Amino acid sequence: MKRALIFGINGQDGSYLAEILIEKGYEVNGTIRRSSVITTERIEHIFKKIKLHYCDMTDTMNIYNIIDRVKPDEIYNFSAQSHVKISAELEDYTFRVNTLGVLNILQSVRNIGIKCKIYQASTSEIMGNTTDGTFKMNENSKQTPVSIYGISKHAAQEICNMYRDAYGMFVVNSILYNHESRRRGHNFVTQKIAMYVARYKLGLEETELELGNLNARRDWGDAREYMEAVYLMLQKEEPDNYVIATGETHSVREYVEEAFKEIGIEIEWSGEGTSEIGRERRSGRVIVRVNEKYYRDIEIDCLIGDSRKAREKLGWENKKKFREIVKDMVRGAIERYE
Ligand code: NAP
Ligand code: G4F
Repeated sequence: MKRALIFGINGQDGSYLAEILIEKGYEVNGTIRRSSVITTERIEHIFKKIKLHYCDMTDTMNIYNIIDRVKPDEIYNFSAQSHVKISAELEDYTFRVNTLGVLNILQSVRNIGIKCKIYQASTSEIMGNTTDGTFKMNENSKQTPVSIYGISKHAAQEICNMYRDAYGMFVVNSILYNHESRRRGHNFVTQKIAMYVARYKLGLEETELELGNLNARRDWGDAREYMEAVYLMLQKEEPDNYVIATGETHSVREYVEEAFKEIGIEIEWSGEGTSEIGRERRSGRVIVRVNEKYYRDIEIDCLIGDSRKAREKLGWENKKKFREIVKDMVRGAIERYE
């Protein structure tokens, strides 16, 4: 029986990967943080099938001890301060968790001396503002991150590459483009919109939906499908880096329109920039408003990825389309509120 250790098992991705590994017969270990509230909602249904370990990515000995205790065959690292805008407020902390935390894992595996495959969740945020949407980014594209989060992840990726080259360790990075699901964190734009739309439908919402940059475009895929790709990467004979993306890009404005469409509402836009509003066409009621407090210091205007290498080498493909993802998130939010 193969033994896996998932750092960040209770996050969106960690919880989906845990399900996949359980189905494949792994012994699944995972890390959670101590918290004053319950943070295990996403893994409650598999609680009896996994072993949990308390962990903080900033605690070097803690990471060493967990790896030494579990002696995993495969490590998957999803632990991160994963919010781009918040990284501008938590600069030092974001680096400690997202960069030094990864170094802690690599050093521990090397020093303990176990043979273990390691996966690191890198991100399209490392690409920065390099495409206007007319071409897609791949593993060889120029990487110029523009946020503390992106820079912290870029540094982590470089450290992983260096450990692979210098010490012959099996270390894989995947450049994951945005991926969403019913389990997405509440302060990412897709879930924020889906939850608002659900409350609106159920008559629980009287305020307006305040958003930042409606023009930003993202390559949004399905989280569970992306975790299937992650699993496949670690099953290869040789370690490599892979872009995981859908190859389509859509704006936040389009996401809003699709989400409201799911509850039978058509949005009519007017105004520009911070004065832009979205009205319910039928009633004329304002339901969406731009608030610059949600703007980024530096925005990435467009992300779109080319995952040809993953398709060819892993046999992976994404199936779920943008509209299905939006629909499922809105339905999921409605079910939760009901
Ligand atoms: P998520 O839901 O925010 O999960 C992050 C996980 O990291 C949670 O389990 C969280 O625990 C844990 N964590 C945070 N700070 C920690 C710390 N100091 N010590 C230990 N654990 C800590 O993120 P996700 O969407 O699943 O993403 C998974 C990974 O992929 C992240 O590394 C993210 O940066 C990367 N990524 C995500 C996307 C995407 O679109 N989702 C795209 C590219 C890359 P708590 O629950 O206690 O906070
Ligand atoms: O949903 P977001 O916060 O995701 P973002 O910044 O793209 O980061 C996510 O994807 C990365 C991969 O590219 C991951 F590495 C990272 O961990 C995370 O999962 O914002 C998406 C877009 C941005 O352009 C943002 O400016 O939506 C725009 N936006 C507009 N209004 C908003 C809002 N974002 C948030 N969070 N909240 C808003 O009200």
